[in-house]
Amino acid sequence: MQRAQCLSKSSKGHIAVLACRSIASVIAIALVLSVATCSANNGSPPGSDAGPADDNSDSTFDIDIDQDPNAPCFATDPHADFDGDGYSIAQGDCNDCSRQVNPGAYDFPGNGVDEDCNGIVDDEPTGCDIGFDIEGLDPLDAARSLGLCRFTTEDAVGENRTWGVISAQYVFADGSTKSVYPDASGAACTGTGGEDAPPNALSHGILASFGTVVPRDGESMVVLSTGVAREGVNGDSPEKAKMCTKSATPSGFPTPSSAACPGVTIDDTAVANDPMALELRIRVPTNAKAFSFDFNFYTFEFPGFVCTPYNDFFVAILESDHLDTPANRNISFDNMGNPVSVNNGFMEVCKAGTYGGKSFPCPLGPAELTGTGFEDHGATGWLRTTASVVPGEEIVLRFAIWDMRDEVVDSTVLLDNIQWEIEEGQTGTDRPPIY
Ligand SMILES: [Ca+2]
Ligand SMILES: [Ca+2]
Ligand SMILES: [Ca+2]
Ligand SMILES: [Ca+2]
Repeated sequence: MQRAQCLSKSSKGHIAVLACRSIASVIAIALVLSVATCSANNGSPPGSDAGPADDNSDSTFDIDIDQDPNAPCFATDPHADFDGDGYSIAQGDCNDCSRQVNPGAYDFPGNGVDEDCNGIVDDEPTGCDIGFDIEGLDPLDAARSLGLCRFTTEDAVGENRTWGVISAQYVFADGSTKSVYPDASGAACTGTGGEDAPPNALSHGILASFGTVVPRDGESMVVLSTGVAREGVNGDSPEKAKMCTKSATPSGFPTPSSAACPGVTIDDTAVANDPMALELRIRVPTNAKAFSFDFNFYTFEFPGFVCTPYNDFFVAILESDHLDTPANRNISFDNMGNPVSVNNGFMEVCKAGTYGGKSFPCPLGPAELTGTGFEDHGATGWLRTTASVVPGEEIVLRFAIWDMRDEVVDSTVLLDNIQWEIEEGQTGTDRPPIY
């Protein structure tokens, strides 16, 4: 095999000295480099489609980011980030020819590739979702319960700059942490609310089951509620618990009208009653283009308060640079664009009937309501939201639920099974495979 030295301009404008191999793909790479002066090969590339190309004619090498990470890598300059993935060899990039491989990557199981460059193939940390205290107050345990098992810091550099959870916090629906209560009717509070109080400890929990419903992954799931976030009936919850907390609603909510309820004026007051949210700051893996999570929304408002100004919301607010991120940043909505409330198109765990002028076929039946406290009411059943993200970016994801107009007639959401996806997905929500 012939070898020679190439003087090349890398995708980030650095001069890199590369040891060339005279195979077709490498010849093609050398030819598209604007300042390449390689004399290593013995002729023209065998095909014009061999290897990546400068497809936007900006004289910058556009590397094939889906390049097989098992292909031989010729980049050897320890300080040049040849593949442009943000890591040089000196910073721990064990394959400087593939953006799929670097210390910031997710080590996807089963493909035999050490994507995260720690020297061991297919060893992404898993199984951290075990044995949490239902009443536990550590929001990092909520992240673990959702299946996020890697943690990092905002300013990490080099091989320490992994993907992972940067921070987790229990907050109110607008991201704040001091309740603006009181202004309600003065009835007895459930739990630890009150003026200036932090999020009510009974409004969140980490549960191993909710009636007969079990986690989608691992041993536990996160529960957020506008009442008491526990299974079954707990005092006034879920019929009429007052947790004595308030915040603003997330920007853009409540939505001014609902396509699901023509002619009904939805309350436009931007006050979230008994709000509860979990906010996660996460560095996305450098080899992930989307993520998904599963949720299951229960509401006491079904069937008595369908299409009324009282209808509670669950939203998943995403801060991402991806262009598919909705304008109001809520990524959980039905195929009509309705956010999740008693009026969304997914209310399918219930007894069939006509309520609030709407027909509910309830194809999943009421069985999953048993033991939850929402017997004779309704739920969506497990749903899966998928959203596209930018590889390696820092996102903020806030799962939020709140009562509208008053504090009673509660709603609860189960959350679990955050997963990274290699391919971009269409942002939206659908029924996951039953398993
Ligand atoms: Ca690199
Ligand atoms: Ca790399
Ligand atoms: Ca590994
Ligand atoms: Ca409530």
